[in-house]
Amino acid sequence: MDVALIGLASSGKTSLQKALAAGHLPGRGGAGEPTMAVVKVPDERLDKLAALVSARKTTYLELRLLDFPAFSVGKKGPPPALLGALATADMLAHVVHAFNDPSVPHPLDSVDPARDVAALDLELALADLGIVERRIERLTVEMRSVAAGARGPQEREMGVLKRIKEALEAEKPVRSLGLTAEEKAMLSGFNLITGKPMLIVLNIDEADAARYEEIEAEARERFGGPATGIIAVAAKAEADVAELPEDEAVEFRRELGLPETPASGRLLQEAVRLLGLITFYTAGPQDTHAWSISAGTTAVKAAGRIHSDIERGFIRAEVITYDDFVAAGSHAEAKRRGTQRLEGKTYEVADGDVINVLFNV
Ligand SMILES: Nc1nc2c(ncn2[C@@H]2O[C@H](COP(=O)(O)OP(=O)(O)OP(=O)(O)O)[C@@H](O)[C@H]2O)c(=O)[nH]1
Ligand SMILES: [Mg+2]
Repeated sequence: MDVALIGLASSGKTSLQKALAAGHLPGRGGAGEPTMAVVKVPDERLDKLAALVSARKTTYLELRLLDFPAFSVGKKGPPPALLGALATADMLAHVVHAFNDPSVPHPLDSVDPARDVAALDLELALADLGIVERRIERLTVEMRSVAAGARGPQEREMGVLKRIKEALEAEKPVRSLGLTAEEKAMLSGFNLITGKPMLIVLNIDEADAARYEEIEAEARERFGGPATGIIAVAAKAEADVAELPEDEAVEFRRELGLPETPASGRLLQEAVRLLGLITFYTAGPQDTHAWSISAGTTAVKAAGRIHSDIERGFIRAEVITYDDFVAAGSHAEAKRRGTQRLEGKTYEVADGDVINVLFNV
């Protein structure tokens, strides 16, 4: 899953990427390409499972973070190539300059997070509006060559496109419209940017970092909405601390007044939630592994995440809830206690399920 870090010039995109990559150097993109970092999503449940089964290897969910060049807004607008590159991202994280540091001037001369959120949303909405208008034109022409009684599919698509056009003209992002799965499928080929989940990352002063919950709650009132998340983080300070060994980091966090736990975990878990993903686990001594699936995925499809052979040869899944596994301490003990269930192909995997697939190849 690809998360695009976007925002105005010097809002803290690169600092945030460093904070999240926790000292691991990101892979270099080509000239003009975003820099990419693969980051592991911290997961306490996975750590606990790995400890219980004495796993030699622990495999976390991973996200790819793409650090994009600065976004310009207003008269000139963002370059089309930048907007085009966003089409392939699975979600966006808008890094907003909310810190006060005279040595880092804001490109619009003042710190005003609400203005920046609105300005960037508007640029994205305009880009989508262009796509939707072109499609409406083409579809209108197409419909002329179809017999009046046979235009059902085109008329349905036109209905959705017109609704979206109206919303975008009113500066409402597509992600806020609550489209049905069928409508989303109809639009999937257009990769509308405002249809992707959006995480607004307020890059705040380290002096405010300890009261991030209050800042997030207030921002949620103003900018929150469907498929829109809010996180407040002091990106530069978090990036500085991320490079330190763990024992020094704890002390340094206290000195800087940062919250005890790094903001990266909260941010990445919120990204996973916004992406509509849930996590199931396989807990074995060789490798205890977190797997992401979309909510509603069946056991046989979930097995396919592990290996295509396991999907093909699927017989049954032994399923234990996370809490039951922790209470029992092992697969064998859960089975003895009767907290392990046997589920078939069509079982809908739940968040936190610990699964052992029985298969035959
Ligand atoms: N005081 C303070 N400075 C910050 C913070 N975040 C970033 N900076 C500084 O702001 C400058 C720009 O930060 P970057 O992380 O490079 O911002 P960017 O969004 O990647 O910038 P561009 O890629 O040039 O658009 C750097 O000098 C950072 O050290 C912050 O939270 N507080
Ligand atoms: Mg940068």
